[in-house]
Amino acid sequence: MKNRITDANFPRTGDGRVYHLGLRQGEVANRIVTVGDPSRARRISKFLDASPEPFVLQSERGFLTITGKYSGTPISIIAIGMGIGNMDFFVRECRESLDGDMAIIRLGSCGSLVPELPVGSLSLPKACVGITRNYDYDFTAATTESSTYRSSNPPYSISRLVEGHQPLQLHLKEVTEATRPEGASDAAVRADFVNASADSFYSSQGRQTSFPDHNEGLVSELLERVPGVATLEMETHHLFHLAAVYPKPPSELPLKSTASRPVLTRPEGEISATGSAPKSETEQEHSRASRGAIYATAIQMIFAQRQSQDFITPEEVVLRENWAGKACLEALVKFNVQSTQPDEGSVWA
Ligand code: R1P
Ligand code: URA
Repeated sequence: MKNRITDANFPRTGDGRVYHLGLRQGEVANRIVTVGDPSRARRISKFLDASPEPFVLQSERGFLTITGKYSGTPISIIAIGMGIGNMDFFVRECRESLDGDMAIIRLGSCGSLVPELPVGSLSLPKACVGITRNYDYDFTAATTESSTYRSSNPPYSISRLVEGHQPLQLHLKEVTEATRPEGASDAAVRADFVNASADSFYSSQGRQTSFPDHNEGLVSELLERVPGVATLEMETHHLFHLAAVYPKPPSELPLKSTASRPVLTRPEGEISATGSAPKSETEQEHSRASRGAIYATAIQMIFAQRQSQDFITPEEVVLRENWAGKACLEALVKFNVQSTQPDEGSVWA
């Protein structure tokens, strides 16, 4: 950390950069494709317009932001690494770095639990559950009875469902189908399954290692308890959850409407997001108010088939990342997002 931080509640540098992503207002667009792997972000960024030259920022904490234009519309591609914690940093710090609506598509890899999704297929989950390890369970116990999963103190907890934004999901599916490349003519593209996001690649995804994880029956328990569950990965549930609980602006716009609606702006004289003065009561009120809606969906590439034990080849990865990456960009720029961000002073101006 090189720059002085001025606010312990929501830390920013004096010049308005958020603490972990390193961004400030005007460096992140309202439309965002988020991925785990930085090389996936760089690959997709090749589809951005050549002019203006995309802005690239690798934060000290490893988040990579690439912001440019796609077909003339500002868009950001952000690689966040892995896990719920990183998804949390990404959503909150981007939300506080821009005004207006946010449309976020997560393009990630996942494991498949069902034969309908072989390696190389794409799944756009309609909803997610979260699977978390219960630290109050005695993991040193000798055995796991199958009934333990339903006891009052199970080793893993499976959350209730949270839905993604269906209009954005269906729109993305349409664009994905329409941009299918040669070489993927038989790849399944499904939008009817549920995803489970786990807090580990291993234990809470039911993988067996030398740790006493008491997870032998976890996958069958998941399949039994969550109708339609088909994929396992690590971040999408938290994205859907944060988008679903985020307060909606007074009159939220539906997809592709051209009607205008009031967007919350900063009260006259209030310090900007990049300022560093202590917060007034009005400002605290404002920071709790909605800055716009958050629309979130996901597209997942099946890398691992947990029944057949197949794993995707590097060549298949490149083809899917290019295909799904371009579809995400196309879908986002055609999606109606209310941006209140001025072009002036932004990296896409
Ligand atoms: C695990 O290998 C990682 O792959 C999946 C999981 O969610 C986890 O982050 O997503 P990404 O390919 O986007 O990283
Ligand atoms: N990512 C995951 O989290 N799980 C898998 O099985 C594959 C990719």
